[in-house]
Amino acid sequence: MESSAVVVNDVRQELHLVTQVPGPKSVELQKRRVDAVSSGVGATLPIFVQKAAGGIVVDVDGNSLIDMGSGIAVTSVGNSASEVVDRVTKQAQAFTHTCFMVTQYEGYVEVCEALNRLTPGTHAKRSALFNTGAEAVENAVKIARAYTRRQAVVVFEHAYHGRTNLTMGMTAKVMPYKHSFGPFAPEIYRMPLSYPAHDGLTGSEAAAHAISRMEKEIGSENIAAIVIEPIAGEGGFIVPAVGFLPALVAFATAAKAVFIADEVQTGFCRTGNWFASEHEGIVPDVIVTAKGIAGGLPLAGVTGRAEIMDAVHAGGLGGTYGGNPIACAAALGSIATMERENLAEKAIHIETVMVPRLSEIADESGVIADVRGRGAMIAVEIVDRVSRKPDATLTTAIAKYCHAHGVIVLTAGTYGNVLRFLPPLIISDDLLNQALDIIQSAFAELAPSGN
Ligand code: PLZ
Repeated sequence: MESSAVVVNDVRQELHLVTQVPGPKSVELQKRRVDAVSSGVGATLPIFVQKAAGGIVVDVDGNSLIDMGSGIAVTSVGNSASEVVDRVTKQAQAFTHTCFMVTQYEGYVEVCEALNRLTPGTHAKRSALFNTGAEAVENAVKIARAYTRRQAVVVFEHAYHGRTNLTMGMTAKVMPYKHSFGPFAPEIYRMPLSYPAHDGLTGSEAAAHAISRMEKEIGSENIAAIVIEPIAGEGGFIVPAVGFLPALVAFATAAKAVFIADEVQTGFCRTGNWFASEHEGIVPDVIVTAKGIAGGLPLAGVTGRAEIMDAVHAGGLGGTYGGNPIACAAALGSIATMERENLAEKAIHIETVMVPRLSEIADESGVIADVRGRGAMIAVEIVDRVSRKPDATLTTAIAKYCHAHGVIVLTAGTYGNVLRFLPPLIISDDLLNQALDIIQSAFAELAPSGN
């Protein structure tokens, strides 16, 4: 079937299903997967990918699905974005690895310079590179402890920081992340998060509550770091009430504790600014980045005040692969694309397309308690129409309907009742609207009003 749809990297930017989802080839591969891959590794959709570009993922059966997940907020510049591919190809041909701790290369330095330039604050900064978000969060905590010579780490309700031992302990939700995997690291203290749709508190009220608990239960002089996602991601795209984050920063500064923003999911233009910290003008002492930084290659960064980052003894930070040259090349391609195409602004545009339509679906269906998020990080919280309690069953059913109709959506939330959208920032309005049409029919079919 011919159409006028835009083509990116040979991939027509159009939803097009030629088989059921999953199709026969994916079903065959799924059988091999079950026999070969640990069942502990989950998958949102039982399909296998052949190609992906722009806002479309093509599976092995030839189905073209709309990507509203970006591989969990990673391919913000689009899958196989041209500048990422070009730089990665050149770098792979030049050299694939030396280990930056053995013989150094410019790409690593260039990525650190970019991080120091782009992250909030004009103070002197230093960065260090790692492979994953979790590894970077762990290193941020190591650095904060070395700098302060204190131990306590403050985290928040609904937080997600990773799956390593320390970051599991920092993560709030037990299932699936922590169940049966303890014991967890000590000296982690969980404080209440501002959650406007649930607690009804202003930002300063919620902060006062958290601060009073920190003072009573930990003691300001014992706190090494306060670690927080400016918007809780896996926890359900919870945007804290205005004033909450600035009050925590002020408290951290007074307590001489390190304020660490985990911007692994929110960073790199996702929320309509380079970093979500900027929406309230906060300047974190340390900022952790990953995901969107490198267009799909594994790379993560810790960036912070020079005096904090340089407080660690020489050789105290590192790892075999951290800041691998190919991942650095990908990051430089991804950052250049974001700057050239002004993708932060594009994220705001995505919000202006999505939020009115999701609000319309909320009015029609009566089962959406909250439409929230910033930029291209938008979610709806789904509740039972009558009891207004979280409805995880309906949320899963809606996600499955979207998958079967060719739209890749993700769920989230401590109560499993959040449907979240993280489209690539380069997605076309056409694709976005097609995806919203299908989301709308999912609600119309599975939560018909008037019942
Ligand atoms: N901090 C804020 O969102 C990763 C996890 C998916 P890694 N989020 C997706 C899953 O189920 O494993 C994340 C995050 C925030 C840290 C991390 C961890 O990043 O690169 O997955 O280690």
